[in-house]
Amino acid sequence: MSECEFKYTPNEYKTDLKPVWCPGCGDFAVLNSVYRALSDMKLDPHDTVVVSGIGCSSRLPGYVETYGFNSLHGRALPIATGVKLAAPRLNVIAVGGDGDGIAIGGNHFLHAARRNADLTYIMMDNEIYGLTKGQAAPTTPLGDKTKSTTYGNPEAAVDPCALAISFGATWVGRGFSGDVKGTTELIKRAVEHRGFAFLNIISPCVTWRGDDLTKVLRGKVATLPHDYDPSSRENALRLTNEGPDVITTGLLFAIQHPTLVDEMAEIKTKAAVRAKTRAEMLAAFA
Ligand SMILES: Cc1ncc(C[n+]2csc(CCOP(=O)(O)OP(=O)(O)O)c2C)c(N)n1
Ligand code: SF4
Repeated sequence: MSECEFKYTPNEYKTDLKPVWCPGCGDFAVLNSVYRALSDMKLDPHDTVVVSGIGCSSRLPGYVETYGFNSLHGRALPIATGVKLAAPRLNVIAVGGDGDGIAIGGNHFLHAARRNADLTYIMMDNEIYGLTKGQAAPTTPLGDKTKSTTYGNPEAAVDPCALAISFGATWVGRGFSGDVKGTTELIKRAVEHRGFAFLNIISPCVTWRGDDLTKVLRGKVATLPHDYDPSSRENALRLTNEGPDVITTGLLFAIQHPTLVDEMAEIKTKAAVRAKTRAEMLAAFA
């Protein structure tokens, strides 16, 4: 489709690939939210890049009619950071699973957040390794039986939003795949944010976590009070690790802080003023 024919409808952001997720997987709803958010914001496909790692959820870039990269397990964030630094005008959205982002990719999560890299990072959190058939992830609740924890998970789960806030993310939200309208709004706000925006979307794996999970989770979803102040780190942290019976959704935390692109631009300006010729640089080692 030529650029002038593009009408920015959600359908136009669909590729010819049909998602191969299991029927009932929460990732379908997350994908729908992505289509709607891109459409509402009228983001040009040629100005937008969706980058993922490996996992069921990491298939998402293949279904979105923008630039995309289904990369290596756990490596969505360094690649997305590189894309943003090389071409700051692009809207860069990293996506993937909780295993991808917190297990193998945990180190990148820490550094992308503390650098305030100008990215949107959507984690589709199903509390399990879906693609590799149901092993426990860092988000699997303590005591849960999985393919790799036959006698119950001996490790306490981590809360991705608590991690993101502690790492230095400047925007942190939580959504539920069963609420497409709510997650669409959160994706839009995350993309609008200047800096590292982390959105954890609870997205049930019906195959390895039970097919009644979506219903159970829906009963736990709570929304933020109307007078909630997201500029307070303490407020936000209070809403993490809430226990097994409540999942508070919405924008938990948002502050403004210079971004990685801002910092690099400043460094480039300073370096240009004091730029030395190649001969001068080589002379320093003579
Ligand atoms: C370096 C490397 N280690 C391990 C794997 C195997 N592997 C592929 S996906 C995955 C975990 C998937 O879980 P998650 O990231 O939570 O995504 P989901 O499938 O649940 O959406 C693992 C361990 C791999 N592909 N590459
Ligand atoms: S295995 Fe789980 S996460 Fe993967 S597609 Fe199926 S339901 Fe979704």
